[in-house]
Amino acid sequence: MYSDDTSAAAESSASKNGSTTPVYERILELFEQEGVKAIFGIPDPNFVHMFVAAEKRGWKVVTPHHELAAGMMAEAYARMNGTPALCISTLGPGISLTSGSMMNSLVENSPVIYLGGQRARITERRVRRGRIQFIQQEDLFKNSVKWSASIEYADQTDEIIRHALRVCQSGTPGPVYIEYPGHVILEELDVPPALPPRDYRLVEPGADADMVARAAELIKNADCPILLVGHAVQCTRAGAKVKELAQLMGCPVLQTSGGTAFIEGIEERTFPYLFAEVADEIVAKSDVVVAIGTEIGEPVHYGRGYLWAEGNTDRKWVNIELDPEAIGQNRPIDVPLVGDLRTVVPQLSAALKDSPRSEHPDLQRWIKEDKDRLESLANEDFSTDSGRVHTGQWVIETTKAMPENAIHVRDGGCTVIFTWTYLQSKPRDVIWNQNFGCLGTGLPYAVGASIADGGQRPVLFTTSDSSFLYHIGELEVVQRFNLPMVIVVAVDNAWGLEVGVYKRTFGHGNTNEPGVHWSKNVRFDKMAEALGCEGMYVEKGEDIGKAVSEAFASGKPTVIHVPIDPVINHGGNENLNTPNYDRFRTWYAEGQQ
Ligand SMILES: Cc1ncc(C[n+]2csc(CCOP(=O)(O)OP(=O)(O)O)c2C)c(N)n1
Ligand SMILES: [Mg+2]
Repeated sequence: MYSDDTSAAAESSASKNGSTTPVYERILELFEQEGVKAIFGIPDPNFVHMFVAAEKRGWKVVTPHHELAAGMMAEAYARMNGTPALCISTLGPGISLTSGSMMNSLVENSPVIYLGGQRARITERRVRRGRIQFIQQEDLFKNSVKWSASIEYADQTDEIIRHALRVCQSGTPGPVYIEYPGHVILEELDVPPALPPRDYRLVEPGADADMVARAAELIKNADCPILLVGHAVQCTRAGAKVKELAQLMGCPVLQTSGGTAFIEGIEERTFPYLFAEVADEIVAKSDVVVAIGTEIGEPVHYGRGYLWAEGNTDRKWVNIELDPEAIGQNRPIDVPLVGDLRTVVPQLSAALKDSPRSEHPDLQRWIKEDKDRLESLANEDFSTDSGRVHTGQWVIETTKAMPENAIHVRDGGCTVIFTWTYLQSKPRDVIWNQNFGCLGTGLPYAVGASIADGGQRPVLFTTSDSSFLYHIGELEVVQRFNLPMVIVVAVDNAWGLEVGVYKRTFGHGNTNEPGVHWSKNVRFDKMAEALGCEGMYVEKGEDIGKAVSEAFASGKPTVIHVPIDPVINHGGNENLNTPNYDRFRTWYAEGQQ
């Protein structure tokens, strides 16, 4: 059955044992059908009823200290839960602060539904000046979301929430804005039990069978087929399915920089595009690429520039993609497999099952070479003129101590660039903000991810200092929920990446780099203590690993302050460079691709 019938007459005939449901509770019922059981935001009169109901229904009710953080938390919840997420905001100032996160969700393809409180419509329609906490919201936000609507009449609740759930998960996933004006929230509805998703939207559609057969033929006849795996594989929690396909293809797996989570069981054969030398060779050798859950965007040079240029005309591409409009936008596609990767990947595996490929003859060598690369990095000389910690060593020591099942959250400028090269662990969940490149997401992401996980797995959050300061108040939330989180802060007392930009633009020593250096007196360990967490101060690189392990063992949310060498970190002096910085800059090949 496919139905969006919300007419009062149709639904009242099937109402739940004669009792009615208030609008705020109905919204929760509709979300529960999609597996959502958390709400993020700061309540006000528009939302207190909803919060009470959510708590009674066993939801996680998460109130941060900034509405922007609420949206980011919801985004990470969506990624870790493999579902949409719900973020609410109070009318006027609240929703206006949240709006940055709408844009974030749009660029990061995250299915977050933003519910914005609003004054009763009578207030809006009057001819008045000086109204309190009031702006015309929907018009402001509609360009930042896939769809916007307003629950003007209470009996629209089902149709609007269901359409929001439909739109945010269809094609390229993304945010929806729904206005929730004061005059509807307490209205009572006479409605039947909420429909399951299959009754109101297309759930995990499969690809055309002929196309699947064509893709399987291409793979069978290839010399070196590879998988290019993006962020959507993690967000749909489809790792096990992709693992099966990789094994049937006997192939290496390349990660996009947005999809740096490792799939359990195939970690060794997985290499980051651009940041491991073996990945260069794999790209050059590949003759069939199966792209899964990736936009094939600028950071992978649209699958045709830079590393791909060699052999580009002969290389064949299979693209598993939910959004038909995405096919062929960034490069020609030989076999489009339009459908949900959760269904299409098993379809392709089924087509290959009877004739699995043997392992590529170079696979073990690639695995060994990458292992050797990581080991030799760990043995580099990390001494610095200042005696402060080298950023490379900060990454190595921290990620070596990461528990195997940890969720890894990243934020920062230079330290993230160092992480691409020096990472020593194979985390199965990585949450960071790739395409929007938005600093400050890290701590809210870490909270949202840990909430989705039920606080079970350890969370390692590695961050640069300026990025951490954006939402440092959210440490109180970490403490409130007692999340098993260890935060390792690389402190150069600067917006280091921009220090490097000054130096590369004007030459080392030719400017004061105005605006990008800040106080040397900031102590993150003490701030953590003041916000109810544990704090540690670690000055020596070789002590970081022990501190991280101890912090995880303590089970207490802990912030570790590590002073790092600012010159190494920004890498902009003439005799230096941040590792693979030139490769990172190839992403911004304006007009060239
Ligand atoms: C919200 C936002 N503001 C500004 C930028 C531009 N930007 C990128 S990196 C960077 C400096 C980051 O400083 P910090 O977090 O301390 O990292 P570091 O480079 O020092 O390791 C800035 C300002 C951005 N990407 N996002
Ligand atoms: Mg910094």
